[in-house]
Amino acid sequence: MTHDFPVFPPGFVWGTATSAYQIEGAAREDGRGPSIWDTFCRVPGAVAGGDTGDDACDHYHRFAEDVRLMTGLGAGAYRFSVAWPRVQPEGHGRPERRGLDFYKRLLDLLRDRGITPFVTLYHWDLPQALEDRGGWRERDTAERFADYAGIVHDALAGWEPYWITLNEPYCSSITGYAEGRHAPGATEGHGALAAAHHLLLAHGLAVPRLRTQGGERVGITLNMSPAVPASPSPRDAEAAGRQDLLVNRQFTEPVFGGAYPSDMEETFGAITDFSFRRDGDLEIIGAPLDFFGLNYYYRIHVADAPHAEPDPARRTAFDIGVRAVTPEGTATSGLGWPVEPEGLRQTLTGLATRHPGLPPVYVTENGYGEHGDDLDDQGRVAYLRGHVAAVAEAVAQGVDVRGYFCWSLLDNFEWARGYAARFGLVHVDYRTQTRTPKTSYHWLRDRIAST
Ligand code: GBH
Repeated sequence: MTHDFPVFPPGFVWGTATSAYQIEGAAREDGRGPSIWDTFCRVPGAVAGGDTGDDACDHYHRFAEDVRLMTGLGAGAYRFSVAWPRVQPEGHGRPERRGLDFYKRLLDLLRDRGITPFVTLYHWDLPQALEDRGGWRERDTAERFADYAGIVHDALAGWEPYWITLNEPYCSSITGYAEGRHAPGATEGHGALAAAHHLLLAHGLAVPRLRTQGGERVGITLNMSPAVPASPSPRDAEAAGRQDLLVNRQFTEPVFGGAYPSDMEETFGAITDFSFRRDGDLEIIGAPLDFFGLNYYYRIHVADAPHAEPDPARRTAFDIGVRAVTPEGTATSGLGWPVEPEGLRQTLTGLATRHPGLPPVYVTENGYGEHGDDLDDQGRVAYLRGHVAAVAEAVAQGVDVRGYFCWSLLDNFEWARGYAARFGLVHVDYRTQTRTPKTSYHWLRDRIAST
């Protein structure tokens, strides 16, 4: 084994990841309804540059070229998401055949190329019609999601994809309903925690709908960021505990531990009575899974800090009295995110230790963002090299990691940062839609070829 190319178990899967709203474009084609992101992009100041996903990478029309890029990479798998508003423009009722047909064409091509599909059912694009009825604050949205999952399963199961119910319910609930930085742009306490619960419930209700034939492989993708106390002081340790609860444990414990963490009451008791929880919900949420999808970008160093809102009863669920304090000298990405591959190893081994029944893990996202059009993206190469090595270490330490997906195949619509922030292995010129592989693409191709 060389330092550059650590050894992975036989069958280890390499791939790239994308999501529907970030790459597809064709926002008004083939009966697609509006999603909360179509709406949010039109709120002045919500998205950098006033960008929208209307055209994005035009993947809806250029998917064949994009699959060729995957083939050139030697990737064995591809993770993409299905846009709920393409399948059910109003979030309920009879499916829109043309929307499903697009994914069938894509899946056909992937099958021809021997690329295993990992299909995410929800990557943040809630049909606006459901948000108009309360969105994820409402329990009914979880039921609607389960119906949608059943429709997609019945239409696409023949291609035998791996199913990922949700991408990062943390972002859908806390970033969307508490921090207000993502659609629908709300800044709430109780509503955001209700959203988190209903997302988890949606996941749990969808699992049996995705398992009607017995051979299906079903999982969930969570984003995790280890919280490191900024100092040895007990106050910072407690702050790190709250951060860990908010981002990580609120989601991992009910899914893999069958219960909500006991410090939920202490941290959030002033803003909610948890009345959205019902008897039996935890059994649904804790449905056994075939794999776990981990999205890892960075770990966060936190210190205790004053709350933004002094009145505890009026706080948002994001206002937990912490502040990020990255230690001086820590390497950072082009977006200022700490680059610490050790955090990925730590996340993987920590999870496996806390949850001995943890199913096999796939790193379903990991990647490096920066501004500008540099094709010789050495920062991304260094990031990927370090993180791939961290996965190898976790494997050597006994964690059952089965695959690694780089975020992302292409530069794309980076949510509130618009098109200015780029995560692609392949550069996209948005005026011409020209795709140009970057140095990192060639690096990963060689990495994959050597396994
Ligand atoms: C993923 O989320 C998403 O699944 C994917 O769609 C996205 O394109 C990719 O990351 C890259 O961002 O703005 O500095 O305050 C990753 C989880 C959690 C990472 C929130 C960014 C905010 C950092 N994200 N976090 S900052």
